[in-house]
Amino acid sequence: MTFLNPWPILSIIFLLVNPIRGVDDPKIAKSYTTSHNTNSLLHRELDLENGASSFPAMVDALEVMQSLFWDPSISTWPLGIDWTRATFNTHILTALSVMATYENFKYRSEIPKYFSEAAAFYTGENATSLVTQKYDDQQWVILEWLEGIKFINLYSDTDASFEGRRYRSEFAHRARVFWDLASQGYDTTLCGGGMLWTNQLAPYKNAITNQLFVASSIGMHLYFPGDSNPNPSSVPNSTYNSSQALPPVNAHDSRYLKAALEEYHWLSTSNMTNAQGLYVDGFHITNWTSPTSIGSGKCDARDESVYTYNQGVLLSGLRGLWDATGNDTYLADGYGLMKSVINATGWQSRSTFTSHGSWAGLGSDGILQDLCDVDGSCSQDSQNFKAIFFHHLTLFCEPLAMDERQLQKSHYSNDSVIFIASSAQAQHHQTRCNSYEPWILHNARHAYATRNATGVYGGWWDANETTPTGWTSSLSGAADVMNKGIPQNRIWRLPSNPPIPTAGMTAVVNSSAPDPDLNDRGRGRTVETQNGGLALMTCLVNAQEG
Ligand SMILES: *[C@@H]1O[C@H](CO)[C@@H](O)[C@H](O)[C@H]1NC(C)=O
Ligand SMILES: *[C@@H]1O[C@H](CO)[C@@H](O)[C@H](O)[C@H]1NC(C)=O
Ligand SMILES: *[C@@H]1O[C@H](CO)[C@@H](O)[C@H](O)[C@H]1NC(C)=O
Ligand SMILES: *[C@@H]1O[C@H](CO)[C@@H](O)[C@H](O)[C@H]1NC(C)=O
Ligand SMILES: *[C@@H]1O[C@H](CO)[C@@H](O)[C@H](O)[C@H]1NC(C)=O
Ligand SMILES: *[C@@H]1O[C@H](CO)[C@@H](O)[C@H](O)[C@H]1NC(C)=O
Ligand SMILES: *[C@@H]1O[C@H](CO)[C@@H](O)[C@H](O)[C@H]1NC(C)=O
Ligand SMILES: *[C@@H]1O[C@H](CO)[C@@H](O)[C@H](O)[C@H]1NC(C)=O
Ligand SMILES: *[C@@H]1O[C@H](CO)[C@@H](O)[C@H](O)[C@H]1NC(C)=O
Ligand SMILES: *[C@@H]1O[C@H](CO)[C@@H](O)[C@H](O)[C@H]1NC(C)=O
Ligand SMILES: CC(=O)N[C@H]1CO[C@H](CO)[C@@H](O)[C@@H]1O
Repeated sequence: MTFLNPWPILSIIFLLVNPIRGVDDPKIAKSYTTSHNTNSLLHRELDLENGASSFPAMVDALEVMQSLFWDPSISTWPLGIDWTRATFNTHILTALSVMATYENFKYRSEIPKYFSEAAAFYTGENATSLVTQKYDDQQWVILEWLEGIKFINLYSDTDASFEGRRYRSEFAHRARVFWDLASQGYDTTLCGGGMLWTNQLAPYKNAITNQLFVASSIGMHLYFPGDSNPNPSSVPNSTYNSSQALPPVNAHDSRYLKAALEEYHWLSTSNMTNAQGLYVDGFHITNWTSPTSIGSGKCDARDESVYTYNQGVLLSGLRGLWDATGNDTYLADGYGLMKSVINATGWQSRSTFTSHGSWAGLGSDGILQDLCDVDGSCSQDSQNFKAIFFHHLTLFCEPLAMDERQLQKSHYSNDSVIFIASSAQAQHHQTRCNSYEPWILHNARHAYATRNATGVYGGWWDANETTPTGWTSSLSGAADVMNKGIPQNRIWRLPSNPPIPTAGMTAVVNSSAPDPDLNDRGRGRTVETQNGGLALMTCLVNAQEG
């Protein structure tokens, strides 16, 4: 088996105990299209032991995602929200790259159909809304369209008549516009550097926004093909210098590499990891009250909340830093983070859990989980977190490029600037990544078992177990923006007290009627939990193939 290619305590809790069921009910998915094959795996038991069974499971997850949640008439997933939709498209494009890499005639014909949906989302994406959102939201858009470009580079090589090539410049333009917007969040007046989460709230320098800035900046350096489209209005009605023609930017512009290196230097020295080696959520600034009264000016008030996605995005960023520099420190940092993550699920080996049935920091029984998975209290945001973790692990563990020929048959464009690995370096990376495979398989088996009779994945992959000992509800204790909504207290608010958007932030707890299917609690199975299944199966296939 090889990897080839591969806060302070809150006083106010915004908890909707009795959500109004209606059009926004995440459980009311409807089947929009019959253009997809009927799901052939529903009643098949797969042990996912090797590519012959995990490959169909990945394609099935994709098919359920698109047949149940994608609406071709408006080219979007109506039940998603802007940032989760950007990740759905990203993960679909990665799955398509995996399908294109591992020739499998049974599925090859499906690739153009799914790609046309991914490309249609260029129009379906609400860019007008995203340009006004937080610096993390904007960066998922960058990763999304870079993933589109990577797919096009790869697939063009195998299919000379591929029409998708013509989208490259549009994808590039949007990635460029969103990088320009997001990079305005980099701030050196507080904490000596790092990205702000948003300029709409009191300063918060958090893991996700900063990890995304490593990943999106290095991604721009490696994959962005340049952009000479001067038109800012291709982001509809944006405030992006809408009166000015945009200057052209070349591929591999030095600003991107510089930003990625500077960001990672800041992040890795910011003291953002806890005793278990996991990234916590981020930093407030003690006594900050306004832009002219910045208190300590330091990242000294740490939010200890731990989430799965905060351990994931950095992995692809580190991989990109290696590709750009050949500096082994970056990969070593990634292996270190993976070691911490796997340990924090309670996993030691296939058959030995350090502590069966007990919470280990980021899961139990060797299964990756967010706290909210356990009691079904996840918000729409946090239902999407594990998908992100596994997606970025997939990218981290793609094999290092060893020669020019391999480069040409890859995601890279033919003027690529990537570092060529020695065979010892490539082997070392492969060995490390191979060691994750049993853990990925273990997670995949449990996740696969959570599918309902329509093939939709649940969000709590350890749902067969009772509540792990030592687990504490995310609904009590530490501040948890994602799960409880942004607190309306001083630490978050600017003096101007702008309205605080809440999309995706409302946890839903249905305390009535115990349901025998624990994955139907709360928001239940959704397009986000399906995205988790897709990203995990893609990670497994990539780990097993080759
Ligand atoms: C499976 O979950 C999806 C999404 O919640 C739902 O639409 C579908 O009806 C469920 N299927 C069954 C058989 O309950
Ligand atoms: C895009 O987002 C804006 C702002 O949130 C919203 O008013 C508009 O209806 C959205 N457009 C579509 C097509 O959903
Ligand atoms: C927008 O225009 C202003 C004024 O010319 C300029 O200072 C700024 O850098 C531009 N912003 C971007 C993102 O290009
Ligand atoms: C890092 O953060 C922890 C938790 O806030 C704190 O206890 C520790 O003193 C910090 N270390 C440094 C070097 O600032
Ligand atoms: C590994 O996880 C356990 C919890 O299962 C924790 O107590 C321990 O500190 C972790 N080890 C390391 C090296 O982080
Ligand atoms: C915050 O303000 C309080 C009250 O003025 C002061 O006692 C404390 O030292 C300040 N803390 C920091 C870290 O600046
Ligand atoms: C490799 O990267 C690390 C971390 O950024 C840095 O400390 C080190 O100096 C770099 N090594 C080389 C040879 O550039
Ligand atoms: C590769 O290079 C050739 C010649 O420079 C160019 O025409 C072609 O578009 C390039 N292909 C890609 C995928 O960048
Ligand atoms: C869940 O429990 C049932 C009954 O004990 C067992 O048959 C099944 O294999 C378990 N599923 C998983 C995914 O552990
Ligand atoms: C709570 O869950 C039960 C059983 O799944 C369901 O019948 C009921 O409609 C749910 N109530 C709300 C308010 O969601
Ligand atoms: C920046 C910009 O072009 N904003 C426009 C967005 O659309 C509204 C309504 O059409 C206009 O009023 C804004 O001027």
